[in-house]
Amino acid sequence: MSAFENIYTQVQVWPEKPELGVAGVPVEREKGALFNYLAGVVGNAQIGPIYLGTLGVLSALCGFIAIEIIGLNMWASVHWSPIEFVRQLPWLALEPPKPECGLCVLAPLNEGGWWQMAGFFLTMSILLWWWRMYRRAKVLGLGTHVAWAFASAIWLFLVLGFIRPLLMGHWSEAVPFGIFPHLDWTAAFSIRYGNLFYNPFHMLSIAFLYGSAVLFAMHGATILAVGRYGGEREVEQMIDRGTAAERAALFWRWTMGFNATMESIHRWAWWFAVLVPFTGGIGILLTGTVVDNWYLWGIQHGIAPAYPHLWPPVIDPAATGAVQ
Ligand code: 07D
Ligand code: 07D
Repeated sequence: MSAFENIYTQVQVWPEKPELGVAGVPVEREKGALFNYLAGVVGNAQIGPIYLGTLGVLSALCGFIAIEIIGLNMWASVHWSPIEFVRQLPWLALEPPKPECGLCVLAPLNEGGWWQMAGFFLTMSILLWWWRMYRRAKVLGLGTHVAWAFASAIWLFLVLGFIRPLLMGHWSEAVPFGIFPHLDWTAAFSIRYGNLFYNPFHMLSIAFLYGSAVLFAMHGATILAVGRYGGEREVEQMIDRGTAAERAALFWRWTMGFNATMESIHRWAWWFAVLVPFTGGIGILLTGTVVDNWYLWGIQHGIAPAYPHLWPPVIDPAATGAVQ
């Protein structure tokens, strides 16, 4: 059996001295690296050195404040009982302001004000972390692909918690903090707007999500499979095609009819992953602003049946004034 025929990482890169960086990069690191066997089983055995810098420290601080506000509010909601806090944690919530507040600057603390503050600090933390990723990439002379992929996730996050509530005129439209409460929000959102399955951007987002999983699995499996021919040195094989690249390509031509290149597979992966939250964000932004009921929209556009023989014509609940 080859060393590569293992689900977990069989080969541990464990040099005498830790890798501390590359020549010409102005960050000189001497200390702060260690090796760990278990880390090597799932990833690289070397842990650290980590560089936080100004942006990293600010981001961590904002993240800490956000989690502190969320956690203490949840704890207060079980009357400061440590046992109940742990027991009920998945169900505890910090909810956004009520609809009456509209887009108020700061709601009373216990009626959404804490949510607003936590949201502010979480958003700052995420944006600062984005900036840090961008700057670290630049300092290392890399492309900024990771930062732009992260930006796509941040787009969906901002649509869900900031941009769409702004357009709707209510912070109450935003997502609550909490493990199950945010799932309840997701389910309620779908029901309120007539079933998100009929939202074509939700469809696209799902297709890219599933596609990402399939591509990732196919790529990971292919590279492991040709590891015995040096296939894990993907980038070298990109410009100096070796037997690993040729065998991998032939395998996919045989089994699928066409193949990616060592370079293009990574572009496929980047695009598929980036398009999941990108298209998703568009779908959420359209919901309640442009389209009020995706099922009725689906009937109008011939993708959903109206069930005329079973039910009377569907009336948009929002049109009856019965729901907000
Ligand atoms: C594996 C990378 C590591 C990330 C991890 C998540 C936190 C939350 C809780 C402070 C793949 C860290 C978790 C920091 C701490 C508190 C109270 C990424 C990996 C391990 N969700 N969601 C989860 C978030 C939304 C939905 C899990 C965040 C939308 C459904 C986790 C956001 C909608 C399901 C989580 C966010 C939605 C989940 C696992 C932000 C529509 C699940 C996530 C910032 C998109 C699953 C109990 C994971 C679950 C789940 C976090 C937004 C739907 C708690 C941070 C509003 C249907 N979500 N989510 O592994 O088990 O991601 O829920 O927007 O079934 Mg969610
Ligand atoms: C949440 C981007 C923000 C995250 C950031 C990360 C931290 C943590 C942690 C250091 C995930 C910040 C990180 C703070 C730091 C550590 C440890 C990305 C996020 C910035 N749906 N649905 C999607 C499916 C249904 C609904 C997308 C499937 C029902 C709503 C995805 C099904 C109803 C929303 C998807 C299904 C419903 C979505 C999310 C099946 C519920 C969204 C993509 C098979 C009853 C979101 C357009 C993503 C969206 C979304 C999949 C069903 C509701 C493709 C497979 C019909 C309200 N759904 N869904 O990347 O974009 O999320 O919709 O049934 O808002 Mg859905």
